[in-house]
Amino acid sequence: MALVGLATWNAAAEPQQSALAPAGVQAQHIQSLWNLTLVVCGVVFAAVLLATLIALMREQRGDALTSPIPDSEASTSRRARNAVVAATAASVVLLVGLVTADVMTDRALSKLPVENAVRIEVTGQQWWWQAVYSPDADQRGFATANELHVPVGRPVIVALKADDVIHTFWVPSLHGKKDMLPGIATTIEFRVDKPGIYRGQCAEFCGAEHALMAMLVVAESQDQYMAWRGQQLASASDPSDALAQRGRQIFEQSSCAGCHTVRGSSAQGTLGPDLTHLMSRQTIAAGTLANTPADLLQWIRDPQAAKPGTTMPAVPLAADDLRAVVAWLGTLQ
Ligand code: HEC
Ligand SMILES: [Cu+2]
Repeated sequence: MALVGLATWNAAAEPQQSALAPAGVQAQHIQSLWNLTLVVCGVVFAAVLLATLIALMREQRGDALTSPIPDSEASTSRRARNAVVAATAASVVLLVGLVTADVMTDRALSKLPVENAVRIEVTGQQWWWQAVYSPDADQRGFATANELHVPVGRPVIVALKADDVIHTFWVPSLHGKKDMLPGIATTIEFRVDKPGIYRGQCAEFCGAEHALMAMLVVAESQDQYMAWRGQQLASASDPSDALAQRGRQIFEQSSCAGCHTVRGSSAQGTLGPDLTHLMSRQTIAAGTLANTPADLLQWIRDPQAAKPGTTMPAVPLAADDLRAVVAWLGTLQ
């Protein structure tokens, strides 16, 4: 039940990013707590305003010359005392109620059954997300970036890490926030119950381009997930056309290969995202640009323009070479 019901837009249309549009059991718990807190605080706020209003209207009895006729002093102080006692008791009861609801929500969140979970290790980097999928039934793992795929209805355990500074993993439609701390291992567990695409955003200021550190979580059927997984496990196939072949050569021989891995090529770098299946992702540079040939070209020509301060430098390439590299990247399905 969405009390604040802004939240029923079409999951297929665009990525959802709202704690008020829960797509999993845990986000649901959090939304219920939010609803309860909103109602309680709203009622208290209204009651306080009302009491203030009544007090103000009372003051206006009498005029400038005649003072208001006082009730007998004893009865006034008795009524005042009763009101204070009643208001204090109500505050205590409501606060204890909210604390109880809070603790119960926390316990419900930690009780997600995690048998047969998908395990992913996500590392926050300035300013992108590295993802390493652990071996599953297929006994193999693989690396990708900025876009997670998960099967609907199956629990997901994400091991959270950070290499540089503190980041925070937050996909509002799926769960609350969890910090990613350099040197400290933590996990977040969630389950997505509704197919769709959910947008996440780093929620801890992590440097100048913190706002350009987004990710997508694509929740799909187990079959679709396994198909995606199978595709990610494969190495890049050899390009068939001459331009793409030249692009691969340029990539392998320039500094690109020092920072990026493309399995199936000689590029083995680990400073930047794994590009083996770059074309399977909807965005590049952590949600900053669309994954189109034009945006790719623009990104590679001048990454600093799109994301000032990013670790990726503008690598000087002749216009022809740049086009060849983009052509090759376009084959990385
Ligand atoms: C010094 C390391 C470094 C070099 C050299 C480098 N990159 Fe990158 N690259 C990165 C980093 C780091 C990112 C992630 C930037 C971000 O999203 O904040 C990145 C992102 C990308 C992306 C977007 C990937 C995604 O999934 O979002 C592409 C495509 C890319 N680089 C291609 C290239 C090409 C082509 C070259 C060579 C011309 C190159 N890079 C050279 C470090 C490097
Ligand atoms: Cu961050």
